[in-house]
Amino acid sequence: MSYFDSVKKIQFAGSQSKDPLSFKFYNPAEKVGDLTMEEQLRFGVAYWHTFTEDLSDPFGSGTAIRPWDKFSDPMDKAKARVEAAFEFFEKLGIPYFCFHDADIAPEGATLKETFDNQDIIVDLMEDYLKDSKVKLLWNTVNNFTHPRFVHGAATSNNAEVYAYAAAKVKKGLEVGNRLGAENYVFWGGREGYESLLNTDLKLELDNLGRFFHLAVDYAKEIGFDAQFLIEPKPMEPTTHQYDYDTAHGFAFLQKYGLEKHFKFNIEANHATLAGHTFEHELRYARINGMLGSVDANQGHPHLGWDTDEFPSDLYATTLAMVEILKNGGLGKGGLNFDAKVRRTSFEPEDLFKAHIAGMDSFAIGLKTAHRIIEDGALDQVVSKRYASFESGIGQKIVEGTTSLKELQEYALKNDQPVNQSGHLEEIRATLNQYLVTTLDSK
Ligand code: XLS
Ligand code: CA
Ligand code: CA
Repeated sequence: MSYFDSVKKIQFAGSQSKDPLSFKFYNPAEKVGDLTMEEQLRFGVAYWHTFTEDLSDPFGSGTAIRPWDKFSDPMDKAKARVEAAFEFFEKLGIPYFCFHDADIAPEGATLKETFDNQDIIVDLMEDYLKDSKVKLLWNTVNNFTHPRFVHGAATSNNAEVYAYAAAKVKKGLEVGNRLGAENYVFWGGREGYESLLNTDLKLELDNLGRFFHLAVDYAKEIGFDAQFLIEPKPMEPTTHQYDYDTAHGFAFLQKYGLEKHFKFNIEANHATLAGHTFEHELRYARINGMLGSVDANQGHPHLGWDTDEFPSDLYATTLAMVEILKNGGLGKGGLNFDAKVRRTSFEPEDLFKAHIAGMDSFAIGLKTAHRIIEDGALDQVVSKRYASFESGIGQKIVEGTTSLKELQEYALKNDQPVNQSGHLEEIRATLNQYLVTTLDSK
């Protein structure tokens, strides 16, 4: 059975193509440097936004027209979603996908029934994966939507909820292991607080640390070698999420002795919610050896919430790809489109068009970033700017061979330091030049 009859396999048609169902810049087999675009970009589909999402918002009900909605029985619908998903992956030519437990199978009357429902769908997915080149980039569990998680999961005040959440994570690790997930994600969900007035901050953080250790131990026990990822977010749904941003998350991991077991999954929209740029979060993770994977989306500059839009901002994709290339790629990670079509883009074909837009935007970002790095365009600016640390007193500071006493003597002798311009406008103009020439090249 086909769910996307009107769509044929999406092909690369070049930058002049007028066909909305074609790639203009993403050419999977094309090499950028030593590797192909496909090898470097490792795109993934987010199951929840593409197959489970109905496009409702706080002011209006769902608008999405989805061919699998003709099935009313929740298990029939869940099976149809798997069939539709694999048709979508193949037609789009996308190598990865990601899901939460709750996206793929309906909740049962008991936890046991919920697990049984999942098993049926996981069996089906396992069959599809056998005959397909598609792989599972990561899975995770939804420990935030159901009312039982009203006070959080691993940071709930209720130990019974903690146990329930742990049971779901144990199952999630087993499912990931069966399906060969390359990573396993922990996004904070409701791990945070609404108000400190009724919160035992220390106990909640300690319990979260314990929870992660339990997961690390169990993955080891079952031989699940996925990379564990923390996905920072500063707020929403709670007023303060514990994994606020990468710097918070890294401090947390180090405090609880977990930094060897985790890396970060950086989401663009979460970065901007935290008051950072996307590239800030990527850079912070990268310089600490903690960049694992990316949730590729974008927020809206006028809306202060997590709008999860498909990426189309070429400055953002370029600067993100600079970080990713400097990281030597994402290893086991990928670029997961944790993005949903707008509520007004409700037709099934919009799902393809949105992914095409995102894939083309990152292809442009990759090509531009590659040239910027090859030419040392930004590196030269930076090394020139910090040249004072390469010799003399600067070199001594960097090597740790000076003292406050010596620095004071130096400053007294070399009074009135002279600074040089940072030339930021010139650098931005150079960035524009790189972008435009990428778009010009056929
Ligand atoms: C929500 C998060 C979530 C995670 C997976 O804001 O982005 O979707 O990526 O739980
Ligand atoms: Ca995300
Ligand atoms: Ca998000």
